[in-house]
Amino acid sequence: MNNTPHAPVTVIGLGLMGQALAGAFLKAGHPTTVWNRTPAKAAPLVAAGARSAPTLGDALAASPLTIVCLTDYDAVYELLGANGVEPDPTTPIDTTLINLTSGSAGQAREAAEWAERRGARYLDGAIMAIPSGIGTAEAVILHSGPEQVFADHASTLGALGTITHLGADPGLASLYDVAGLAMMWSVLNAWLQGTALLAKAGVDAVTYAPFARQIAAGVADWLPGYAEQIDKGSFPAEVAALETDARAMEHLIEESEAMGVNAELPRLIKAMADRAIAAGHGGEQYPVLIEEFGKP
Ligand code: FVH
Repeated sequence: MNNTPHAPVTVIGLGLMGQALAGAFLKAGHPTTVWNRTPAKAAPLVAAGARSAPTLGDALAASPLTIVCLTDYDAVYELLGANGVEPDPTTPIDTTLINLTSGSAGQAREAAEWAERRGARYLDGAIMAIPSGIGTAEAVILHSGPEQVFADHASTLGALGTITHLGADPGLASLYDVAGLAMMWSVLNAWLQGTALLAKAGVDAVTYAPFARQIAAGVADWLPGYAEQIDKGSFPAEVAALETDARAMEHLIEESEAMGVNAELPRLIKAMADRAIAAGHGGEQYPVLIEEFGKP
């Protein structure tokens, strides 16, 4: 019954994201059972053809595949009775739990061990999309845990968006999630730094945005080559030496200070470069800074 176009699925948690997940399964033709702590949130999904489970146990028993999407892992444990107290082993959870709740890699690994104790198959996941994107190819959903569990339900999970299995370590999806957030916030902060600088010279954000977008896209194109340098541990300066970058970083600090713009971020950028230069890497290319981030 798994992996068929009409494999039944249960969704536990009908918040903004859970509603979108259940809606996408319904739209794809999967018999969908839903459960939420606040039952009223099931109403629009029932109107769209979902079945509202009267109890959590009924929801878990309704489908071979159960998607859990709650606020955090504490909520998952509070709800599914795994709050550190060994649950009654005679009541196995006979379903595949796919946890799309945000959390840390440690929480994901702990949840995988807990699920095994409860007799459930487990896959962790991270949603790199907003609710309105669910059900489209733009919704990237990352999974980690046993590859067979992913394979057994890939067709059904595909109703949510573009799915990827990262590896057997249940913590991988969460790590990719936070790594992606680091990228997102860093790019946004860099854009805000430039926007603030140019605003002081009367250039509005809308005027600067296309230029910023072009710069971001250009830097993104460097990543595959820089990644090879990191994996090889060799950073020949084919584009520019770190010392050259550091001089331009000083210009950014001076301009920010002169224009009355916050220079904390530029100072942090230069401080990391200065440490790498002091360690003898001034003649190497920018990705040599990976050592400042902790990679040996
Ligand atoms: N919304 C988004 O764009 C982001 C995109 C990336 C991934 N996140 C993560 O998805 C999880 C759920 O997020 P959400 O936006 O759906 O959150 P809420 O709308 O606040 O819904 C929370 C649901 O969790 C239920 N809940 C909370 N605590 C408990 C509990 N102790 N026991 C049972 N259920 C609980 C809550 O129930 P209720 O308040 O409706 O009764 C909602 O169903 C989250 O990890 C995001 O980081 C979304």
